[in-house]
Amino acid sequence: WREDIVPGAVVLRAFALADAASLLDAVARLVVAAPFRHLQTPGGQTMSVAMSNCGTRGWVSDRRGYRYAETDPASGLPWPPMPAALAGLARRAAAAAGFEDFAPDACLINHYVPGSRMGLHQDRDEADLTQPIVSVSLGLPAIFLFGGATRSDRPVRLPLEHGDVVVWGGPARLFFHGIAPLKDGHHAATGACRLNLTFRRAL
Ligand code: MD5
Ligand code: FE
Repeated sequence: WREDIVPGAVVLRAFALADAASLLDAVARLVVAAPFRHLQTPGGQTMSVAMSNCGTRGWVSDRRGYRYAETDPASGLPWPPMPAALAGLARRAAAAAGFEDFAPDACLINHYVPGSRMGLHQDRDEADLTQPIVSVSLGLPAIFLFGGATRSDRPVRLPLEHGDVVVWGGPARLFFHGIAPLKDGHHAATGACRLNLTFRRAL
């Protein structure tokens, strides 16, 4: 079933549940080639979320800023290609939310352990902001903090669970958002972690 949180933001509950095992299997193989790492923010802080990417581009952050890069800065090699199972799920979810021709070129893979959090931010490093972002939650549940168009808008708390997919488009595309510190727990599919796949059209 689907809920519209605000115009442009569509939650597809359990949309990825049937694919979860194959998605997790694909991620396990991807992170052999491009291991999770804790990036530095431009301000010099180390992020509590560990990240990797697949696709022709990957999102990176360092002292120089945020950007999409064609190669993994840790290895100097291109990011692993986006597996067809991941791209297909993202495309189907986008279509279910009304975005018919979503063709992601980047998938950022976020790894959260208990205590990991993501502060309020906007995703605005993509060239075409009319393209949505598709987010797939796997493993431990999280509280998604959904703000508004300005940083001072008080965030709404939205629980996201294993298999939930959110499509962020339209007016919601540039809203401030974050993830509250992950609570301790155990999930049968992932153990003590949450994985989030965010599919983007970077270029
Ligand atoms: C997460 N990741 O659960 C989230 C899911 C990130 C990030 O925020 O940048 O890696 S993506 C949520 C998202 C994307 C684009 C727009 C909006 C939310 N939004 O307008 O709220 O790890
Ligand atoms: Fe984000």
